[in-house]
Amino acid sequence: MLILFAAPALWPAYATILPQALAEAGLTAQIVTEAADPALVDYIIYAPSAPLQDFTPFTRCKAVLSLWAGVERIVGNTTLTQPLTRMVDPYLTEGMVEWVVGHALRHHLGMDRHILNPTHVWDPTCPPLARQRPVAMLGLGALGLAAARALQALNFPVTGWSRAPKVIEGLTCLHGEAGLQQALSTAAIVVTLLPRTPQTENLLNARTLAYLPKGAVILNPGRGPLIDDQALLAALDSGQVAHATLDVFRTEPLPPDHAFWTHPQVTVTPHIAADTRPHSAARVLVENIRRAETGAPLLHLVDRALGY
Ligand code: NDP
Ligand code: OXD
Repeated sequence: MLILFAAPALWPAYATILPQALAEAGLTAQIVTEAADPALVDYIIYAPSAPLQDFTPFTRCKAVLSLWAGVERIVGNTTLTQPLTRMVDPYLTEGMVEWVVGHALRHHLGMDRHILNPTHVWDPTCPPLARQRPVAMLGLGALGLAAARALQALNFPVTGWSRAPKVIEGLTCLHGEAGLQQALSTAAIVVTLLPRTPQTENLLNARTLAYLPKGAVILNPGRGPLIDDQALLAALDSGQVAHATLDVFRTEPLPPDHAFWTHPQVTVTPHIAADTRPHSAARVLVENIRRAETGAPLLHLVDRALGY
């Protein structure tokens, strides 16, 4: 079996772990970072940094396995006719849960007030309990649902919103425009864990930001284009949104002159909410290769029509 690891910059992190995981699964493979003959490649491991853009010559390739959870940079590639899977990595999920919970607690507990207190004001106002701080979780996939569960475990009342109607035990699940309005209208904290698709672009815009109660906080670890930047800045300036913690941006790295860098109510984190972790990701990749080799259905298949 020939595997093309088409993300050469990431190869050092996988050079030992991936062959080990293959061996543990009883699979024998040669792994290359450049294919001398694309027609001999059985699987492609892909990341958006990969120079590979034309999948046409990979006539024998049984699957393209993305190292990233978000696939917006490959899903529309018309040369890609092979099945595409996205990364659902338990350690990546763990990282996202930590980022979401950490930033939610920062705002919930008003930590900045005490960490940045240059005048040593003694203000004994106690924050409300999490149970009094409703959260809207936009996106209930691998990451959104895990983050929702972690927040619920701390007693935050979470309302979820997704594309398709859902019934999830112990979680209010909404969908559609009316569902979005309902989820936003009571949210003190909004978390956006949606993929970037034509349907989700500018989902948070002047109209939908106005659904929020005044002073809500936004956490966006999903994708930059989910939010209309100008509408968000206007909502921050008017106090409609009290703070936005943003991990992802339309242009990354965020350009040095972007208003988000200097806005006092914006926290920028540099797309570090959750990384694919080679140790656990290698096992996910190998499980899908094992499945493809035995004719079992692939896990985490991307729906090309939906774009995620
Ligand atoms: P999933 O595909 O598992 O979940 C996506 C969720 O979004 C689903 O609940 C889906 O609804 C919902 N959704 C999609 N389109 C719409 C729509 N038009 N309206 C309402 N809901 C919609 O993805 P993950 O949870 O694994 O990842 C989510 C995103 O997080 C990734 O696409 C990526 O952009 C981002 N990400 C960011 C990282 C970072 O470090 N900042 C790291 C990893 C991922 P339904 O359930 O009905 O299909
Ligand atoms: C991803 C990401 O999609 O890191 O995996 O954003």
